[in-house]
Amino acid sequence: MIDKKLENAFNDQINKEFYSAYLYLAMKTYFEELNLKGFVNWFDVQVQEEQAHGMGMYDYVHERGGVVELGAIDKPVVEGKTPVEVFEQVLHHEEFVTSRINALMDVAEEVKDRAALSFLNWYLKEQVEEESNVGGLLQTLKLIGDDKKALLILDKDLSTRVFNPPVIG
Ligand code: OFO
Repeated sequence: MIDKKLENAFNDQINKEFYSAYLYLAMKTYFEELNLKGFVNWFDVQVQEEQAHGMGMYDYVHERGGVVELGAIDKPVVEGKTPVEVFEQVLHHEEFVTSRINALMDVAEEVKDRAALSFLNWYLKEQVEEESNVGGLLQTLKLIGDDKKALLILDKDLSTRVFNPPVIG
């Protein structure tokens, strides 16, 4: 049976994962308006990944005999006005999520739930990968600057990204 404090922390993170999906859906809209279909595809995959992360925790809380309580999802705000600025926001957001996963692991440690810690290791590794991928894309976008031709080449590249349902835990 999962500790109540840890159950609450998981429920909070489930909300953050679905907020992430919602935020990336809003960013997808931004690129739809620019007609950059490769970026649209990249965010589409991102949305599906975040939903899978949320569902991974949802299933885990149930598996551990806990209760999932879903909260309201905040309105997502795309702060960036350019692709570079949007990706800066993505990177900040992923860094924030990493800090929340660390905080969730702190609670698991506090209540000595080693099974939850082992489960959450997957999320920690995923965050390292996400920060690295997004950081790399941001660097490329900065390099591209105002070069529209290069931006279209990157857009074509991003159209090849596919969603592979993750095996979590
Ligand atoms: Fe859920 O992985 Fe990033 O945010």
